[in-house]
Amino acid sequence: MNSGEIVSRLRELGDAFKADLKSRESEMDIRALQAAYLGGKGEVTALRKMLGKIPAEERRTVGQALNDVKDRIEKAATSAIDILKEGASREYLERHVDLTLPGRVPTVGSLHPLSIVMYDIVDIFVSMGFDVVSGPEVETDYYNFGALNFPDDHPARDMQDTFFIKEGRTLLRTHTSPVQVRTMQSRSLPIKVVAPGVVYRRDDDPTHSPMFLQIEGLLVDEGVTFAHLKGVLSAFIHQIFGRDVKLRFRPSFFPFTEPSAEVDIECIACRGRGCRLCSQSGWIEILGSGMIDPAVLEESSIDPERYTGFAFGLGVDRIAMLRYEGITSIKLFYENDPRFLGCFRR
Ligand code: FA5
Repeated sequence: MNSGEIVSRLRELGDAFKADLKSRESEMDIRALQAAYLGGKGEVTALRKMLGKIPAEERRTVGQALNDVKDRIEKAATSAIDILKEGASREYLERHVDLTLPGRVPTVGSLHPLSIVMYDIVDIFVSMGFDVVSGPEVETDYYNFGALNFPDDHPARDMQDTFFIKEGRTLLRTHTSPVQVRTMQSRSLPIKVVAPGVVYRRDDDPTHSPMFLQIEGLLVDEGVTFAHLKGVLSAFIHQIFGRDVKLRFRPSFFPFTEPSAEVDIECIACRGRGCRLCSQSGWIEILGSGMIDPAVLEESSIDPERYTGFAFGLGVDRIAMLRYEGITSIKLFYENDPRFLGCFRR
């Protein structure tokens, strides 16, 4: 064969491959056909072997024709395989997927309502210059009771009220107040902190849970008075419940504060008229507070003649129940029913 005949045979082979492709229905068939044309025993290879026998000046043209036919065959094979695959997946989708069905909306997570309220409360105190600290949930009797001036026979130390881990020594903290002592013993003065966290008590009814959240506040400096305590807590309550809410400081008792006061707000549900939520009193208690007892300051090596301070502890669950009116049981916060939790997405 001369070079002209080889070039025209190569063109014919390119056309023949395209024609043969039409009858191939699988990727394997197409690859086999490609091998029959381009493989070691294929005609294109046989023609390539003749390259050495033709005059040197004609080799370039024949070489070009060989490359062209190889290129054409490979491209045609690849595109035929792509078309087959696309058809297969479309056929699969048509057979197995109903494209007219509405799409599935992915479930979007959200913060737990108690976390939302806790972060909001902490943010208010941070904006007043308080730092955020934390302490352990498994506490010693010393930090939970002893250093806070609880007498040995205080009812809170009883098995009926507290979850003990090792009798009389290690326990699940019953309030966040131990963080007061830990902070006073580890930080230098002045101190201005809030300590959010989980606490545990042997309580169980619609407004009391065995596990709940508290936020402790502590401010110690020279010249701190009850007026500062009133100012900070009033500002906080007005920010969280609105400017119009009425509040009152009611004398109370805690072993670690003197004087002590509980803070009530006018019942959000009945606006002070009296209802089941406020036990007909028109008021709801939301926190305990007071001026730090000098004995507690001394226990942390702080001179009570020079320094004074105030502390408060508020129940996050109670505030959340008031804020989201209509929550009649504290248990709803801990059952984690997605239908309930989904109501607080924002
Ligand atoms: C205390 O726990 C004191 N440590 C607060 C304190 C801190 C006083 C600093 C003075 C200085 P009390 O036991 O009253 O106080 O609890 C505080 C708040 O926790 C209550 O007002 C209430 O909102 C909430 N609380 C108490 N028990 C439960 C419970 N079982 N479930 C949900 N919330 C509760």
